[in-house]
Amino acid sequence: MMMNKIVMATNNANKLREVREILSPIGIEVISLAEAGICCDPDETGTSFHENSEIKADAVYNAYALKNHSNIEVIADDSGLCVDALGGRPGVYSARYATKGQECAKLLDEMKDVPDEQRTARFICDITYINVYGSDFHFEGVCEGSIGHEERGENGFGYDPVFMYGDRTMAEMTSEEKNKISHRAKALDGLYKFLKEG
Ligand code: ITT
Repeated sequence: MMMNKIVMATNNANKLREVREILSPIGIEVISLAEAGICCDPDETGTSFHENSEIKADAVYNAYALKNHSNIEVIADDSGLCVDALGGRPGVYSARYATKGQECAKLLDEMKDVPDEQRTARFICDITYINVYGSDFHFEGVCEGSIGHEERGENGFGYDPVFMYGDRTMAEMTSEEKNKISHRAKALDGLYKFLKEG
């Protein structure tokens, strides 16, 4: 069993929950920013998931070192929804697309005239992992699906109620089901294999 202890550079409680659900059973302890005693919310000025996740991970790695005069492993998750009919939007701007809680309604409205066969979309997640020596490594995960016509389901967060995976939305899945197929789970699988190789 691995015994890594990693700080997660996120202010999104749902991401933290999902990452913990996936990593704690395989022996990786994930610490929140609050538990690490750090406040950190850097501007996400990048134009890709890769750049933005690295910005967040670097900021936390540096903040921790400054405060504690020691280093710790860090992960960050930058993710979003890319809709083909919208030229890949909202993409890296998924968190800023609409007021929190209104993102699904806005997306459904923007896509009301788009026919079924053109409603394909994917969730993308880039995880940056920084080891104790400060080296960055990236792991990407993609989950293919489509945008439904109405909000369905109570689980998950963000765009889950409109993201169709097969004949259900991600919000209709249990977290165990989502954590087997999600973009986040796939990216974390890459991280796990990397850490296991040592
Ligand atoms: P941090 O930067 O603090 O981690 P954030 O929510 O701002 O939190 P992002 O900038 O990566 O994170 O934006 C990701 C957005 O994409 C998120 O707010 C959701 O709207 C959406 N998203 C990402 N993963 C999702 C998932 O699994 N289910 C539904 N929506 C998701």
